[in-house]
Amino acid sequence: MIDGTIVKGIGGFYYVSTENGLYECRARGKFRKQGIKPTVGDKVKITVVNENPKEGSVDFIEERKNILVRPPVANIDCIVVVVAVTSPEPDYFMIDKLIVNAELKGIKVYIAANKTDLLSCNKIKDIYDKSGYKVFPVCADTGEGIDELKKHLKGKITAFAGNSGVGKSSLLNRFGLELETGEISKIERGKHTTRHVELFNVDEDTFVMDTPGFSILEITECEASELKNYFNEFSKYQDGCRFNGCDHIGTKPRDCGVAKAVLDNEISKSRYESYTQLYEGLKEIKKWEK
Ligand SMILES: Nc1nc2c(ncn2[C@@H]2O[C@H](COP(=O)(O)OP(=O)(O)OP(=O)(O)O)[C@@H](O)[C@H]2O)c(=O)[nH]1
Ligand SMILES: [Mg+2]
Ligand SMILES: [Zn+2]
Repeated sequence: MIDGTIVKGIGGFYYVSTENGLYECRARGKFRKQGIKPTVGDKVKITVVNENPKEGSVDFIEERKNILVRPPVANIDCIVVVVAVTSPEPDYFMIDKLIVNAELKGIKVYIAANKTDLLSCNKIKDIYDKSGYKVFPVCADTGEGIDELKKHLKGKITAFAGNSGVGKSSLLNRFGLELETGEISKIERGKHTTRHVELFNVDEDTFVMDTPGFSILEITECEASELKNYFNEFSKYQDGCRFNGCDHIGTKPRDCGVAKAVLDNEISKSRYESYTQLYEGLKEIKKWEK
């Protein structure tokens, strides 16, 4: 048996990337009986059935570190949240939603501030440096910063996420992929083309994926009162809160360490605004459930 990673699944076939190349595999019947569906990102062991063409069977699926539903993918180590410095303008709420979702799943977060040929990324850097997330200034057009980002993705499975038009596909093309970019991808979306989830092997044990039109976004598995735990930078100010279990919502700086840190510009205002908006949203869900 050899080790591999499922990079694509189509019509009952699973494509498994191994050190000996890519094998087209069927999954053993036992998985269906166990109610396990082989998923892109799964670390597997395969038996080679044929070498030319390369065919095999998936015999064993390792326990998953995590699994996302939309897109359906397992074992994501890292999310690169792609933000354009301009055109389109940064959507901070969207960025923070992506970050919270990654934190909920224990996924490492990097931020790629793209299109630095158009504008400096100082504002994005300022907000996220303070929050403890590494910001990579990059430019898909000139290639600036790509190597530095690549270095940090070595050995990981990484999903590139972010609003339409920020340059996810353009950046991935700098990794050697050949994805459609710009208007073409918009036309395709209009046609409701089915998009399959696919990992691309760009280096040893290193995989990347694009997430066009997917929302790794809907935060439902979190109580409003737990949300603060996924805004990492809040924790060190909680000692300044007057009440135990303070949610830092509607609080005065003199009663709340987080509110004070926002006032003192130690916590970014936009992060706190995202927090408030997400918190209200989660409360709203709760109401409907009752
Ligand atoms: N000036 C400039 N334009 C860029 C840069 N990167 C991407 N673009 C342009 O931005 C547009 C959108 O890029 P895409 O790579 O298609 O964006 P995307 O995030 O994949 O968008 P969707 O697939 O719709 O989600 C294209 O017209 C690119 O040419 C950059 O670094 N600088
Ligand atoms: Mg794209
Ligand atoms: Zn507080």
